[in-house]
Amino acid sequence: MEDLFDDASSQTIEVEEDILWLKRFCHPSTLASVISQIAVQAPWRHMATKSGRQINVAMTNCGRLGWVSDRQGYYYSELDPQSGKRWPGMPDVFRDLAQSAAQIAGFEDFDPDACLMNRYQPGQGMGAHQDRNERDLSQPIVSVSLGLSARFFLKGLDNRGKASSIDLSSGDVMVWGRGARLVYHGVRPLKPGVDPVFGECRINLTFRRAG
Ligand code: MD3
Ligand code: FE
Repeated sequence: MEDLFDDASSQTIEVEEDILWLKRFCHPSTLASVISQIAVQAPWRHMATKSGRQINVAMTNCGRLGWVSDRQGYYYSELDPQSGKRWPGMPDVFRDLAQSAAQIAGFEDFDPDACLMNRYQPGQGMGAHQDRNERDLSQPIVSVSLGLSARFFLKGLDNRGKASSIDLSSGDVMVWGRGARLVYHGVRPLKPGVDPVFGECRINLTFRRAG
């Protein structure tokens, strides 16, 4: 496990109240092969939306519950609708990473049962939204950025007013809890580039207590 954490260069920043930014918290290369293995069992896919469009960000999941979007809407499901099987289990390195980040933010009992994995290619981003489909909103969300850097934006509890921005690099981890749990947020379209480990993409893992 000594390879997972980057103790030497890590830096902790409280961006705003209840938003913790752990810069260079983990070693991206430790996670790359684990992610590839998950994608063999539950391949990256572009999910449909209620309106019949496809989400441009490719997604998959691991853990007991997976985030799914289709013509009905979006929800958590124990089964991958593409295979009819359970999602791949949450790897120990994933759980250890999420729990140790949550612990730094004061969440001693964070036990994620869902990990949504998002893959962005150049030009792809995510519009402003809230994450409120999880049962217990007193539990935080932990996000892990890997690969190409992205500009993440953050609004308040309503979707009005000016956004603030954070540039997230590979290995950065963020913890969103308490008052920040329901803030509107999104990702600006990815700029082209090549990451030495992940290639021409950015991968984001979000750990949630969904059920
Ligand atoms: C703040 N993902 O999957 S991670 C998402 O980079 C999502 O893929 C983005 O937004 C990404 O829902 C952003 C940071 C993040 C994730 C969840 C949050 C920030 C959050 C939930 C509440 C508040
Ligand atoms: Fe989100």
